[in-house]
This record gives sequence, C-alpha cells and structure tokens, in this order.
Amino acid sequence: MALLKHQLCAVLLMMESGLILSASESSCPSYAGVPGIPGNNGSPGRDGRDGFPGPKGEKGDLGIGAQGPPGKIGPPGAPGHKGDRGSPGLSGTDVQNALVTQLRSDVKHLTDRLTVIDKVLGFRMFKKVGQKYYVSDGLVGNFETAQKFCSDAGAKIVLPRSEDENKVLISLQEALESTYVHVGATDAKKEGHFVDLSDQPLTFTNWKEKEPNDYNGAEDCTAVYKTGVWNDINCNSKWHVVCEL
Ligand code: FUC
Ligand code: CA
Ligand code: CA
Repeated sequence: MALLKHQLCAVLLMMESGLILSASESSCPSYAGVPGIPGNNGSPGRDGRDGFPGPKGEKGDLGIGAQGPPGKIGPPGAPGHKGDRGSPGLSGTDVQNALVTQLRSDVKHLTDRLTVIDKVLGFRMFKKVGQKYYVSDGLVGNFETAQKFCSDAGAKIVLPRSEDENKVLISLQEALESTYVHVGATDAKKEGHFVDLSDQPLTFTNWKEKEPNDYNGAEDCTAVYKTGVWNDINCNSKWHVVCEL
C-alpha cells in the first residue's frame, strides 16, 4: 500500500500542475516553490507614545512688584524744652498810647484822601490813574495861567510819569476835545535840559520825533499832543490846562 502511494505522488509531480488534485489535497509531501517578487513598502506606522518629562528648568529671576502704600504716621515726638521767659508785657497805658498813635495815623490818612477827593469833586472833569487824579475845568491859557490855576486849586500842572498816566491824559484830552495840554516840564533854566517844576530830572518822557527842538529859540515849556507825543512849545502859547492831585 505504501509503495502505491509513493508512486502516485511521483506521477502527480511529473504531471506538474495539470491534474485536478493538488498535492496538499492529497496526503503527498509538499515542496518549496520559487520565491515571489518582494512586495512594496507598507504605509508608516502609528505615532510613538509621548516621551518621559524633561528635567526641571532653572529658577526664574526675581519679579518686580509695584510700590506698596506708605506706612502709617509715626507716633508724636517727645515735647520740646520749655522756652525762655518772654519779655515783660506792655503796661495798660503803653497799649492805650500805641492804639492812639495807630488811630491818629489812620485818621490822617483818611483825611488826606478825603481832602484830595473833595478837591477832585470841585472840577468839571476828572480821571483816576493809580493813586492820582487828573482834573480839568476846560480852561485854556498860557503856561503861567495854567500854573496859577492848578496851584490855586491845591494841585500841580499835570506831568505823566508813566505810559499808563500818559494814556489817561490822552483820554482826558479826548473828553476836552483838546489839541495840546500843558505839562509841568521846562528847560527854562538850562536849554535842552528838561526838568519837572521842582527842578527834578524827568523819569518818563514821550517826545515826538525830532523834539524837543526849541523852535525859533523860544520853546522852554512842554505840551502833550492829542496822540500822546510830547513837544516843547513857547510858554506863551495857549493850550488846555489839566492839573494832577
Ligand atoms: C514844530 C514844533 C514846534 C512848533 C512848530 C509849529 O517845529 O517843534 O514846537 O509847534 O512845529
Ligand atoms: Ca528850550
Ligand atoms: Ca518844539
């Protein structure tokens, strides 16, 4: 029987693959075939698992916080040493005398002001500038007349001492509809050297261009033109009179 089987298998092999039965379907021993062509690479594998955590980082730099609120006020210091003894107080009479002196001075100041204001109210026109009053009754005359008029009124011929005062004089001139107003400055004593009526140098002037010119060698008085500029004039020329108090 064994021999028969062996013979059959050999036959089968010789017939190669032309028979209906394959070797495996029979109980015959099998033989390795010719190796096939290698297949293509497969698709990439799945992602690997997460690695282990790295080592701990270095300690960070010191942070900068905002400034905190101010601290509470400290406790009060110890009391200072006792001061020196004060000088003796004034006697009752001394206090009364000081009060009387103060009152006298206040009353004098008030009376002086009232005297000035009382004079001012005697004029037809007046303008206040600083502590001064510029006054006029609209009189027109030469320098001598002007001087007498002002002096009789307990005043002086006007003499602006600043830009402000000069401006106020212009405004009074407008009200008077005046071309020129006499002012208290003269070079009668020394030609070309103008001084006030107390012989003091002028602290403010507003001469027109090319003035003073001592026109015809006969101009030793001064007048302010309606625009505010000054001109030396003949003392006999007649212009508006303004006084100051
Ligand atoms: C100018 C002035 C004089 C005068 C004459 C008419 O020469 O300087 O003062 O007013 O003009
Ligand atoms: Ca002159
Ligand atoms: Ca002149």
